[in-house]
Amino acid sequence: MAPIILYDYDNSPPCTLVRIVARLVGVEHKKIKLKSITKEMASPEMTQKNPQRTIPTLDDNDLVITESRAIAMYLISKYGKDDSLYPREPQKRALVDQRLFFDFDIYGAVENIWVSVMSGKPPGQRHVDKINDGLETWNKMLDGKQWLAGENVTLADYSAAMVVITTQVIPKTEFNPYKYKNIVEWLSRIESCNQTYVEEVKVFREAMKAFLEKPK
Ligand SMILES: N[C@@H](CCC(=O)N[C@@H](CS)C(=O)NCC(=O)O)C(=O)O
Repeated sequence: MAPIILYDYDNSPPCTLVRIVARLVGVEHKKIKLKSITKEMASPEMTQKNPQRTIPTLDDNDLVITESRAIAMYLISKYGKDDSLYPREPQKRALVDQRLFFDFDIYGAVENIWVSVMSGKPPGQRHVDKINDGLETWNKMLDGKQWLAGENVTLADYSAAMVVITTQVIPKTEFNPYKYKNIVEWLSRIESCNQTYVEEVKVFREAMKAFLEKPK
């Protein structure tokens, strides 16, 4: 068996989600850290592996999976010691899936704003409104609840937390997830129950800071 390979980039939110889950599941893997995503993912070898040319990309003995949430679901289903992060029971799983599709949609707006800001354009108001509405919605979902889906921390929490954290690091925008009490308490609950999450978020934040400070 060849080692599992994860094509990775420290300041990428979706890569950070996969790093967190891979460590939580405890699956051995080799990380290939890219230097230039656009250049390296456009090589003929990588385009053949992943026509989307995005990272994270996971290669598990020629099973190539892209899309961070799909990679996380796969790692938990195949290598998890139990199903607590991504339950097998259909009703429980449906709730986790709903939350994941919701955060995927909000992340689309985050990406759109990131691209605008990085190319010196103003962020689209439609996307700004969508993110603010997303933050409100998460805050409501968490009313009286410890976690986003069910009675324990799941993939839904880690995935949404990465989107929430990312809203706050985009330059020239003023998203403030910390004004929502339920979100603040939930983020600190995730942190206090999980050192792996704390470490990988630190890697993400430091890499993002270095990227933003680097002269363009
Ligand atoms: N929905 C995808 C998004 C992946 C994505 O867009 N990744 C970025 C890096 S954060 C990427 O590969 N961008 C291509 C590029 O920069 O050329 C996921 O969750 O994996």
